[in-house]
Amino acid sequence: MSDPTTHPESSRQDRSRRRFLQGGVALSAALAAGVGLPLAGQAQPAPDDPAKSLGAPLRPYGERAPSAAQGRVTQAKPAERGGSFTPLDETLGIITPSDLHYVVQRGGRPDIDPQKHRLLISGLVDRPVLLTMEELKRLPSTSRILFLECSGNSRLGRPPTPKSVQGTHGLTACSEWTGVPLAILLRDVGVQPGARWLVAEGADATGNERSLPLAKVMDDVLVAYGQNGEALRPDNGYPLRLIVPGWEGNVNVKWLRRLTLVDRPYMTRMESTGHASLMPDGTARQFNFVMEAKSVITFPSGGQQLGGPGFYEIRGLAWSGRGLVRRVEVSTNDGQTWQDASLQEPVLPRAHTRFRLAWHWDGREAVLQSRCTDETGYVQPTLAEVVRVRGQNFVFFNNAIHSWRVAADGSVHNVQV
Ligand SMILES: Nc1nc2c(c(=O)[nH]1)N[C@H]1C(S)=C(S)[C@@H](COP(=O)(O)O)O[C@H]1N2
Ligand SMILES: [Mo]
Repeated sequence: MSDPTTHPESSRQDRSRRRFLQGGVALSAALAAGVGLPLAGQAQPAPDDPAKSLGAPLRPYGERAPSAAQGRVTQAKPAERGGSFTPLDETLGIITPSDLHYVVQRGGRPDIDPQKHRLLISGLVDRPVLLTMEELKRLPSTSRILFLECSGNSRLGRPPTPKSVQGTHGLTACSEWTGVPLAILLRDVGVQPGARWLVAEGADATGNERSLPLAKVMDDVLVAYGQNGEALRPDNGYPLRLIVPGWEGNVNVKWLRRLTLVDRPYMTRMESTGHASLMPDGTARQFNFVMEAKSVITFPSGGQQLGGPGFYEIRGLAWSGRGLVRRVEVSTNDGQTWQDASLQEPVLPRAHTRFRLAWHWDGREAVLQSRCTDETGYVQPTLAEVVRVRGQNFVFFNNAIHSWRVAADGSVHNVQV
């Protein structure tokens, strides 16, 4: 029986304190040898502090420090069609700054006047509506931290082989999205009994229409206008986009202008030639929406250089389109043995989850890998396991374990294909 004198909150606090203490024990064992800080005060005076002279004036909108500048790398030809990759090796925590959120666009970025923008909901409904942005923003809203991932992320066989984690895994990012649950809108328009799917269309020239089953739409899909505390960035769909938690990036239609309720999937370009995969038996893998559990080490990762043997914190990101990340294991010996990494709070469903493991590098060649298990018990597969099921022709939805090789000189390399 629960103790009536104890507030339920306090037992939750006890639990998180216990977790923290357990984490602390693991930490102190790994750090028993110390982290090897450089010795301070070896007859050197403290440096002058330039911040103590009068600095620059206030400004209406901030910018990052010029010396901290990092950017997305773009793969596009022509420049309007392609992707910009998030520098996962440089981001911290679980939120991707909006300006570094990856971008995929196939028809260029439209320039939309929010005053003139409208969302039409029609098709198999009793009362079609045409909504302004102002009308949408008056409705009940919600904010959720969610990852997005392009199903072409970590795509195989795309030459040249990417060297860095930005190239191998940079088509995923995580933001706090704000908008209206689509179920609220659909309740008002009166969905007719024959409606089973919904076709979403953007205002760009891409032909990125996508069909979504109504069960998912009613469950947790958002019509979003906010990203990380302000309006969506134009690259990410301003002024309005669909957010479909845990499902492939492509169905998260940007620059959203039209939702049509229909009786069946419409076999649009993106769900036929665009995103279907050929299976070994000759059939097409189609309408696979969920991004399965995946993880990657972001430090040390390809293209980085370690400064010599000693203490390092292995860091990375894990995520699952099915919910929470339960566990991330890390191997520093090419998968022979695995250790549990600690998961950094908050651990949120369908969001990037940061993991960390203290590591003493002995200066010999090492192959680093991470393996994610989600709350359904699903374990991130090896590439060989994925190929066994889906054959050599698969291109999309590669969630295989990724390997980085740390050479004896401290340079880090991508060993995956
Ligand atoms: N209207 C429209 N929506 C779109 C796209 C597009 O080109 N046009 N690209 C899709 C693809 S392939 C992905 S992976 C995601 C990427 O969202 P992001 O650019 O905000 O990261 O948007 C999807 N929605
Ligand atoms: Mo995508």
